[in-house]
Order: sequence, then structure tokens, then C-alpha cells
Amino acid sequence: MNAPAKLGAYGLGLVVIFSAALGIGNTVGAVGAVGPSPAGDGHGAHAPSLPARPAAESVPAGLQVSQDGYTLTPETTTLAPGERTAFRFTVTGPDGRPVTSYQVAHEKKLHFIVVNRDLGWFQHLHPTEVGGGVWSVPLSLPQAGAYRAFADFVPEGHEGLTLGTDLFAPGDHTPQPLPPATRTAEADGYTVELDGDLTPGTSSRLTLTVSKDGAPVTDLEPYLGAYGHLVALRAGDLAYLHVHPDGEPGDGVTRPGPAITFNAEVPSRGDYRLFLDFQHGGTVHTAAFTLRAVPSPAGATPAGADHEHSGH
Ligand SMILES: [Cu+2]
Repeated sequence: MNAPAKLGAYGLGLVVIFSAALGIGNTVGAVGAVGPSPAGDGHGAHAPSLPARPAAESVPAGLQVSQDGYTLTPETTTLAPGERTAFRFTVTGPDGRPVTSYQVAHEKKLHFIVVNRDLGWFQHLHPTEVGGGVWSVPLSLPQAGAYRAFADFVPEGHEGLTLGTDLFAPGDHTPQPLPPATRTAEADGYTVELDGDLTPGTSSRLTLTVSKDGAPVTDLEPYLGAYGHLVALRAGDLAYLHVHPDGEPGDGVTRPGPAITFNAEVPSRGDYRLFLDFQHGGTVHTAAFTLRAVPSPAGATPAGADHEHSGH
């Protein structure tokens, strides 16, 4: 397996999704060159006479339950709080039938993210296929409230999609404010420092540095083909940004910590909640941050210009 090629293909999918979804083209040189061709993926068959939508009107990922003919269909959207349930769902395709062919991305055919709507709780799960296009995953919503579930997948013959649906746990619920912006997060005894800024409309370099008991962690373990996975959700509507590290284990350049570098691009100013998954000691840990995206001052140096390793 050619790791750079694999990464490139994978990164391509994400960048394309991201650019298409957020309407931000031309940010990375490769995007324009490798984007889907106008007739390449079946869009033309559905809407041959429609001109391409202006990018500015595109919708960020995760806000829709149905997109491009693909629909996320949960068996139920109400789960008793604190009770572990076999949560089942399908993704139906343009032909109305459950999708059974997926491309593997980050070692899985489908990534399933669940958060509560006030962004204080997060889970990254991997459902299993139980036949006929049905996915099942043990799920427990910890307390009463409103939740958002995202299915992040690449159907065969299509670019990647992230569909979202609301889930509900009945009962009394006191909404919590967004946790305040912070550059340091604790997770299971680990400390993660966040460096870098989110600048709307441009690729922003974020570096997350993991330490434990004051010592840098230099033996992070690969998790789903990377040393870290970062999910960013926009406060207010939970627009979904699945960003990925710059480099991957085994590429000869990327070190197993303490720093994990990501390229992220956000569509607008405002607050984002970032969830970092990393693996160490055989266990996956999650560190969460709130970060505010602010436009950069005119004439500022592009972020990351002086870094040693550039994936693009
Ligand atoms: Cu996943």
C-alpha cells in the first residue's frame, strides 16, 4: 500500500467534501486540480440542466439529513436517557434502497459521531453492518436532552457525505452554555495544548500537543490510520467539519507526538467546539476545546508558511 497515495486520495475526498460543502474553493492548490469532474459522479444524471450552484450558497456538512439523494434514516430518534440501546439506522441511496456499498475511509466504512446539542458531550463510534444495509451501534445518551448524530461515509461511486439527524432523550434538561474558549484541555490524565487560530475562509493550521504528568507524549499510537482525529462543530448549528492531520503514521515524516498538526477550514467567524481523539496506552482519549474563529488582520502572514512538513 502506497501510504502517501492513500493519504492523498483520502485527503482529497475530505477536501472536496469540505470545499463543496463550505463553498470555499481555491484555498489549496490541489483542490481545483483534483475536484470531481462535472460529469464524474452521477450528479449530472440527476440534474442535467442545472448549472453548478454558486459556491457561496453551499451548505456546510452535517446540517442535512438528506443530501444528493442519500438519506440518513434512524430506526428511532428517541432513546431513554442513560440506557444502552442497540441504535439502528440505514442510509438510503438515490434509488430509495439502503446503501450497502461503501468505501473505506480511515479504516472504517462509516464513522458515527454523537454529541449533545450544547456540545458538552461527544462520542465517536463505529457501527457494524448487520445486513441489508442496516447499521447497528450500542448507544447510550447520558442524560435527558437534545442530541445530534452524524454519519460520515463515502458511498461507492460518490464523494464523501456527512448526514445529520437529531436524537432525543426525554426528561428534564437544563441547557448548558458553551464551555469557555480555552487553549488547554485535560483528558484522562493527559494535558493537550492547542496552538494556532481558526481563520474563516482559509486553511488554518492547528497543532495539538499531548503531555502527561508534565512530560511530552512521544509514543502516540495510530488510531484509524492517524495519530489524531479532530472533529470541529460550529456552535449554534453544529455544522460539521471533519479535519485531518498533516501526515500519517509510517510516512517517514510524521512523528508519534507530542504534536499532532491539522489543517482546518471553517466557513464563518464564531465559536467552534473541537474534539480531538488520540490513542495512547491502548485507549482512545478525547480532549475538547472551544475556539473562536476570527478574521485575520489584512496583510497577515499565511498560517503554516514556515512549517517543516506540508502535505500540499
Ligand atoms: Cu470514525
